[in-house]
Amino acid sequence: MQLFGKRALLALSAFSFGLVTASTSWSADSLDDVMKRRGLTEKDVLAAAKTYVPTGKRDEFLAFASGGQSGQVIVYGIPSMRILKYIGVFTPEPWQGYGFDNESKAVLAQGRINGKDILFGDTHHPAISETNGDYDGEYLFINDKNNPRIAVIDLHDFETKQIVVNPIMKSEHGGAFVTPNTDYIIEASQYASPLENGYVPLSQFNEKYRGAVTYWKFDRKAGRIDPKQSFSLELPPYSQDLSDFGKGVSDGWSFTNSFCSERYVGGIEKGRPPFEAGCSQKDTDFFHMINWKKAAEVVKAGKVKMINDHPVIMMDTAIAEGILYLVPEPKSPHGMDVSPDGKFMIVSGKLDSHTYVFSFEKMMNLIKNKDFAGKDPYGVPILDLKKSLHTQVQVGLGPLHTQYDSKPCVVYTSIYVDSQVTKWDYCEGKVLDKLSIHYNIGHLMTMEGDSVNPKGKYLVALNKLAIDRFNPVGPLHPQNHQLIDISGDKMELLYDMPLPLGEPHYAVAIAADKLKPIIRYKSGWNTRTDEVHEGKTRPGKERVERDGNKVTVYGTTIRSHITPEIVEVQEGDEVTFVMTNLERAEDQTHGFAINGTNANLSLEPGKTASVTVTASRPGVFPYYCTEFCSALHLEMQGYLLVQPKGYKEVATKGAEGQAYTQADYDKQFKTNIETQGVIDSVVGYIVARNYQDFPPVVSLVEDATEQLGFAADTRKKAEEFAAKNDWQNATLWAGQWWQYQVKAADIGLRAKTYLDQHGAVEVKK
Ligand code: RUQ
Ligand code: CUA
Repeated sequence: MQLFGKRALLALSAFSFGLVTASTSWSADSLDDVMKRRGLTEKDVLAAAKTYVPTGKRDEFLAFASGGQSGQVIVYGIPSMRILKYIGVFTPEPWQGYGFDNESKAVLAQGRINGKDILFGDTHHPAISETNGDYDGEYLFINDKNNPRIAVIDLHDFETKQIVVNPIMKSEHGGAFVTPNTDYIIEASQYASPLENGYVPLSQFNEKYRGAVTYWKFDRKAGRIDPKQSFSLELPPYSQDLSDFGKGVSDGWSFTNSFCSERYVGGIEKGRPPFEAGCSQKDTDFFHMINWKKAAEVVKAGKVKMINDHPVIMMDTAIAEGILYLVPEPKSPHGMDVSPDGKFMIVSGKLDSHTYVFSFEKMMNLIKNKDFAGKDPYGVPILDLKKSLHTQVQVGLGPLHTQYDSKPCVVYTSIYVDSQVTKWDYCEGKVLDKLSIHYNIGHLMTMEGDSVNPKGKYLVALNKLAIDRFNPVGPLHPQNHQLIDISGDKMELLYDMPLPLGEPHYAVAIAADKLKPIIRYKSGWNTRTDEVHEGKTRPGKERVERDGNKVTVYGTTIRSHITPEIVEVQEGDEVTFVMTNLERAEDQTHGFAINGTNANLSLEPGKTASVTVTASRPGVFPYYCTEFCSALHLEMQGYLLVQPKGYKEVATKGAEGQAYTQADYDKQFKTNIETQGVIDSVVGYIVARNYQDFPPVVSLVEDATEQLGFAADTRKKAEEFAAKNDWQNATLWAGQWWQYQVKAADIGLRAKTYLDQHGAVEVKK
């Protein structure tokens, strides 16, 4: 503590005597030296220059990638590929206190299935909210394949706000995708199952097992899905797969493909051929074309069956109302990607080397003229494949997903088996370029590539296998996200990013300047409900309340103390800590953890979060701040004391701490006056410059001013005690006054450094 004090003062006085200069001596190496030493080619250096984001600079795009089995979302910058955040979604994430504080536990609890906590998710497809088909950067949605759920993440603070459980599906894959104005989020089932929850033998597969697609209504004003306004459509027991919404001319329709339209049920252990054989017999499967706008009207008219309390349009109704059609598509298809103008649907068959481009106009004409090729066993009209096709292109073995470029007609398709990306022209139907990736690519993603306005520039290949790309770390390898430059005629591989979290499926990337996240919450904010927290506590109003054996601690955190610092309870009490972070300053997060418990909070500026622990055994349980938030962070501590049942206080004396004299007080007082002189000179330096032109400095100055306000208050306290000759309290309060000064000085120096590095100029008075 003293050490820091001296160092800070040294730095401060060095500054005030003008000894600190902003000199930077750069390495004497030339670029050639470095290239030789590190064995880099000119191409390597060019790739590095294209991806390198210098210190202090930011990325042009932000990517949101599914975290696969981690149940999280990963946020990284493009082109630097620097990871910025993991967002806890279906899985507890301790850094954010997600799944540890009561508020986020309530979000995870929304994802319970039959009352059971499901603490993992298989996240696949993130979707950014859209306005008129353009990403608007407000919300992000993502699905869970294993336990059919959709989560809503608010991009104002990058926190998960809601999880909805699909009421009828037992697995899903075709979510999340949004309508051009985010009225609905689609979720399609994967493995056919009974829509009700009971047991049905596989021998009744054709009659009782079903697929489905759910349209979740998004209430933009509330920022939440409204399950009451949501509905589903019963589908045949084909394994529905990926989905996409129409846009432009095809707005009002959605498209969901399927595999295993053979309706094979496996049984390898009974000597039957396995699923993979039975599910790939036919040359084609079907995609479903659904008029969701009309479906919504049918729901309004009440032509639904309630299944598990949820309205479902049954197939017979859908057929009669002209809502549902089937279109043959190449065998075992995967991607379903609608073109930016909504005129074409691109589908690839994993077992076909072709990619098929379907024409919305042609298909609509067939529907209008009732020109059908037949009906499936459930009576759903089937369109003719050839008559629906715009073109078909040989792109490589195992094509999966397709993404759109900003250049008209140009698309990129991931080729799983060949480990390639194929660039091709879907208007002319010809291949333009191929690039090898490493290895076995699944999805791929261009900048805003599934919006009505793709931005081109970069493509990320989300690969299934990394094999030999990175330093070995045991049999479980990291995932490999590869950055590709698509600005020229030829694709160029720029960078391999290992991701040690979960298998990447889809990702979406948005221009960074469309995102406007906040840096602090309104004071006392429940960040999961987006309301003022009922336990919000103002400074000076910290307290402990008891109601029977329920104890509630209304506490606060601010550099560098937790209030209260001592909490005494009895064995058997249920203790809830409701903590409010009083900070306003950018990035001043405090943590809160209690020994012997799972209590673990992340308190960002303005946030209120709570945690409940049961004092099940007597003992001494230190609590502390888990973020190195200031020089006196380690002193940001307290004790939860749990007294045994029937405990009687016994008087002890002289057990704690040290006694101070007038000499101690005088010494501290002198230090503080000197420190104030230094602070004044820093302040003088800042205000002599055009600091108001620099918003980060303006908020630093606000923060420092606040700390100096606290310093003035504590100085008053110290002087009051000194006037009463209470040197113990006078000295300690003088010490606290100095703490606030050091914080103010620290912030002041940060502001000064910023001004120096950003070319602030002196202003004339
Ligand atoms: S999926 S590649 Cu959901 Cu294609 Cu994973
Ligand atoms: Cu607050 Cu460490």
